[in-house]
Amino acid sequence: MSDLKLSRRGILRAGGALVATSALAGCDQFDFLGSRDNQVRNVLEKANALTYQVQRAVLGAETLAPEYSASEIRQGQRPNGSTNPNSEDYVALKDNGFADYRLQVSGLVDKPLSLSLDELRNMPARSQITRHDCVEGWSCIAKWTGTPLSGILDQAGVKPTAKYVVFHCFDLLGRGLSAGEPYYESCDLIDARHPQTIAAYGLNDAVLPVSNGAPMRVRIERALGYKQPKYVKEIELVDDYTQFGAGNGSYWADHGYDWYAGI
Ligand SMILES: Nc1nc2c(c(=O)[nH]1)N[C@H]1C(S)=C(S)[C@@H](COP(=O)(O)O)O[C@H]1N2
Ligand SMILES: [Mo]
Repeated sequence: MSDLKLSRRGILRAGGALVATSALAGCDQFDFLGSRDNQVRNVLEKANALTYQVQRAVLGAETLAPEYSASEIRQGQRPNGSTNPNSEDYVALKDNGFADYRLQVSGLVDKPLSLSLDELRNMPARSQITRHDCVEGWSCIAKWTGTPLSGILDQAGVKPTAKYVVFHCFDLLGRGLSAGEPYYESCDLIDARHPQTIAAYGLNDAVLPVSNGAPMRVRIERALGYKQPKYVKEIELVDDYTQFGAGNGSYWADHGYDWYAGI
C-alpha cells in the first residue's frame, strides 16, 4: 500500500510540477497560453492528460477528500476571483434576495429542471468541512452545506450519451478593458456523482454570501479551488465540452490550467 502511495505521488509530482511552478503566479497571468500552438501549453496539456489518467486509475471513484473538524475552521472562506458579479441578470436576482433564482438543468437529460432555492434546500442535505486549495498559494478550511449533485442528476434523468456536466456561471471574468468571458467549469460524471460533490447554498452554518458564490456554488472536493464554480445558473449535460469557451472545458483550462485539477 505504501509503495503504491509513493509511486502515485511520484507520478503526480512529475505531472504536476510544470503546472505548479507557473500556477503559483496566480489565477490571472496566463494570456500567453491562449494560442493553441504555444509550446508551454502543449506540455501543460500532456500533464493534464497524465494527471487525469493516473488519478482515475489509482484513486477509486468514491475516494473521499479529507474532511476536518469544526475546530479546524480558522477563518472565513477567503473570497477570490469574481466576488460581486455585475451582470444584469445577476444583479436583478440579488436585489430581490434571490427569490427568483432558478437553477436550470439542461442538455442530455430526460426531464429538464428549473429548481428554486427552496426546492434545492428541501432535497437531501449534506455538510462537509473541507480544505479549499487555490493555486495562488492559499488554503481555507470551511464547512459547506448543500444537496448532492447526484440527486439533482437523478431527478433530471441523465441520458446514456452524456459524458460531462458543464456548470455555467453568472459572472464574466476578464481583465483590463476587455468585457470578460463567462466563467464556466465542467467535470466528468464520476466527479459529478461523487458523494462530496454538492450544490452548496450554505457556508460555515450561514447562507452562502455573495462573495463566495451566492446563491449556489458547486463543490468538487477532490479538485483545486478554481474547479469550484460560484454563481452557478445552469447545469448542462453534454457528450463533449469543446463547444464552450475556447473549447478546453473550463474558463481556467481555456487560460492554460489543468482541466482535471485533481489534488
Ligand atoms: N463563477 C466563478 N467561480 C469561481 C471563480 C470565479 O472567478 N468565478 N474563481 C475560482 C477560484 S480561482 C477560486 S480560488 C474559488 C474561490 O472561491 P471563494 O471565493 O469561495 O474562496 O472560486 C473559483 N470559482
Ligand atoms: Mo483559485
